[in-house]
Amino acid sequence: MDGVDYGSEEAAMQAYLREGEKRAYALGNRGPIRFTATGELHPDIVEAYWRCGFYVFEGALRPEELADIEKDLHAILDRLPAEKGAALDAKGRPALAADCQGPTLQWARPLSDPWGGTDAANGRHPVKMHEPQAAANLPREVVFLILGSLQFSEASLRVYGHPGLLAVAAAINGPDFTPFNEALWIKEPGKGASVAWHQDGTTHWDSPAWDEGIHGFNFMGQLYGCTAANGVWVVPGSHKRGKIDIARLVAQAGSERLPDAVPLICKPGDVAMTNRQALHGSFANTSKDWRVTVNFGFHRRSSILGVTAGGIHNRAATYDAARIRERARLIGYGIDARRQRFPDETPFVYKPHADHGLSYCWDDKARADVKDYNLLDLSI
Ligand SMILES: O=C(O)CCC(=O)C(=O)O
Repeated sequence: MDGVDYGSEEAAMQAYLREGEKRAYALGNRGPIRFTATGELHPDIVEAYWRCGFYVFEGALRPEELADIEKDLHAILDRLPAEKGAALDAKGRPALAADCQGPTLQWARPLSDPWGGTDAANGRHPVKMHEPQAAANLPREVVFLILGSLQFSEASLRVYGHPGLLAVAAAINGPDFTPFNEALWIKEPGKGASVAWHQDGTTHWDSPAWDEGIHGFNFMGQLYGCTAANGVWVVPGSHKRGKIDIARLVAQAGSERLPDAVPLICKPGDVAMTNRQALHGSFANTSKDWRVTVNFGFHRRSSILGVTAGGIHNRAATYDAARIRERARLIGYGIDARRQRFPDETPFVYKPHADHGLSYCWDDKARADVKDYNLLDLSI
């Protein structure tokens, strides 16, 4: 991608990336998943996550599963519609997701910011990011985000059933934690769109029960790793501050280079856990490196049960116990799919399934069952 950079912002941007990386390493919020002798998530991890609003679990994914994810990624890229709205892929076959009812492929012009300064997602991205000039001769729009991704990638489904990560979810959100949604972020070098600064939650900001964890968190598993140039940036501690006036912060900073933000720096196989209330975003990928994130979020059950929400990832609805149970079957499928692929691991026991005698088998019936599963995402 020679010649693609931030244009007039390039020098300032490169200095910002370097400084941000230094700040990121100084936070003390990274390392392998660790538990105490009695099986609790290690208190140092819990402390660092709640202090910073994110944690990087180093080496969480196995080399074999990275190879599996890459294989799925190539199959997905091969089956994308020839262009936005096309029913066929470039080879004339039915395109990926062309027959889905739920939201799936999200397109953007290369290096653009599709959401900043728009009403998208309830207007939660108030400020547009700088849009670098993309190379000539690129497609008009490229896919940068795939929702409902577990139906397109069994390797991602197996990450979803990861025993260590699910144990972390239980420690942070309680053993009756619920799903949120899942996605594949694809930030191609020289093309990947930016995601303007935002906080994710929409439902509980004014709740009397509001606290730093009420909108849950996302796991962000890295296939190729991520750098200051292509990764997500987070303002440490911002998950504790309630709803932030983002436009004011950017105006004070004089650019979208927020001075306190730090990048998620990951090697292949690292998985970041990011509080959804943390102020975060990512820049257009002018770097030479791909960034592919296997994204999946979890909530506290108390944040979901009886709550009326939605409207961003699917239709608004009131989330009752039946809906949560139906959506959480993906956890059961993920655990079983992983057990089949990695029989040497001890599978995670998801308490709501164990308590109700529910068991799930990943087989052809289940493969058909997960079509459009994300119509039931629990999106608060
Ligand atoms: O991966 C990215 O660039 C953005 C991720 C994000 O904003 C999110 O998952 O909420």
